[in-house]
Amino acid sequence: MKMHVQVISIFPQMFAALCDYGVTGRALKKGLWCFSSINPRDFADNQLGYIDDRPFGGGPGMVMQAGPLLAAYREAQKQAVGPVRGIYLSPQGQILTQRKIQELAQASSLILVCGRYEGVDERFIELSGVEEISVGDFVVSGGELPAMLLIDSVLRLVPEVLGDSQSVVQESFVNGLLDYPQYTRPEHLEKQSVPSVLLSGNHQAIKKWRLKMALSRTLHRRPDLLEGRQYKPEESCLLQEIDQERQDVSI
Ligand code: 9WO
Repeated sequence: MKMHVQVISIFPQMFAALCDYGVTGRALKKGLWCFSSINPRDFADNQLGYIDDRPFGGGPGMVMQAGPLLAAYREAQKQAVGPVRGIYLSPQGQILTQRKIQELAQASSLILVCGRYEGVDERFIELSGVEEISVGDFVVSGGELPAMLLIDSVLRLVPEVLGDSQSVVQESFVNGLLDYPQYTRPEHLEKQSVPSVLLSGNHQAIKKWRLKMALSRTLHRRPDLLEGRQYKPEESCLLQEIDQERQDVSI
């Protein structure tokens, strides 16, 4: 079923980056997913639309009030269809992984709550029941960019969004490894040539070389991704080769 994405944000125009460009923009035009936003300012308890206030206990900055966020969230819940996942983007959440993205792609509706200022009143998180998700161990100025990152990665798992659905199967993390290096024309560039195996036409040799490069890169750049991996016989063999050579031109 078509994915319904709702965002709760005081800057809904930021989502033009997702809705108007690239594969996600084209998919929206084609009706493969739908997008709507709810502005918590519309639920402010004052005529001016203020929804932030000073933190109890003191300290710098302002905190988003729970009331307007909760009202906006409940409005979004009313508009949702099918199984819903409510998410608050924050550095305090569980880290987003490809596995988590695959899980979220099963939902029919996503409600993404984007905080601003110095944070939101904790009671919003408790009363709404949203799950808190982080897109990485760093801080940005609001939840909008992290929300777009999450939506983009979920949408590319929806069949038809990417067009050539083959590429989903082959790309990084699906096989638990980093991507192998890619090349296109020209064949020679400033004394750097395309690895000859890729021009050989020997598809079995190409497949083996690509797996070897993927293993080598993962081993050198992200050894954490290999922890607990059950290697296939071919992979163990290639890892032995890599260990013997002890050089990876791509690093
Ligand atoms: C700013 C700040 C200033 C002074 C004292 C404490 C402070 N905390 C923050 C802060 O964390 N602001 C956040 C900004 C509030 C929630 C929305 N914002 C946000 C979300 N920044 N970074 C994220 C985020 C979300 C998901 N994954 C990575 C980062």
